[in-house]
Amino acid sequence: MLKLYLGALSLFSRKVEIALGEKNIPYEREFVAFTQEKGYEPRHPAVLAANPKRQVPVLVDGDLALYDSTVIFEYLEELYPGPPLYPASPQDRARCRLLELDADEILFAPVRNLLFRTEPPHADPAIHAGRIAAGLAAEESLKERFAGLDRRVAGSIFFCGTHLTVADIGLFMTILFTQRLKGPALDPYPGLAAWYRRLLGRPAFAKAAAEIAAADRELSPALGG
Ligand SMILES: N[C@@H](CCC(=O)N[C@@H](CS)C(=O)NCC(=O)O)C(=O)O
Repeated sequence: MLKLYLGALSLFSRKVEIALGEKNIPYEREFVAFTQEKGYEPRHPAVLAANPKRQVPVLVDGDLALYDSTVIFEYLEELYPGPPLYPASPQDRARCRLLELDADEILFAPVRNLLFRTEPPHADPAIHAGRIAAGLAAEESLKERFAGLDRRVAGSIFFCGTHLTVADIGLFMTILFTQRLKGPALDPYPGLAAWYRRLLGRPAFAKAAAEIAAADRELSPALGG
């Protein structure tokens, strides 16, 4: 049986869980330690053994230990091709991979500047004020990105072609983080908001969202419940 080491509030771990759920793949899971004060310390031994980057998610299949949500997606797709989470043509697959990369690295960049909102205020008021200012600037760049994504998904059910893909999963998770971190609302972007609501209606996405909300209630009091 596959085994996933994950963090309760780990965006990249939850990407993998959504793919496992969408493909209906049986797996066991083990949550690694996480607190807002200490992050992922102490690191789980299985994570240290498998991943030189010391990060979750880690997926173990027998003597194969994988890290990085994108590498794990590709393995799951080859192991369980149906339902596919990539489009059919090489060109569409490449576009889809770029969009997943965008979600993980480009759209996620301003989200990093909202993460302080889950933490107690920094003891140095100047540093805290700097973080607030960076958060507000991040919100402005997210609004521009939301407008662009709204235009791109308008009139379509999914971001890449006719079925759910890894691009939808990556974008969903990064946008979910903007919402839990009290970033810009989606309402002004009706195509993007409708896409987000549709995905929330799928069991694997709903489960990830509900478990993240429950973990925030326990671990992130600064978000105010
Ligand atoms: N590109 C990696 C990113 C993994 C990642 O950033 N994991 C975070 C949790 S969401 C982590 O373990 N952070 C601890 C650290 O970077 O030290 C992926 O897609 O899996």
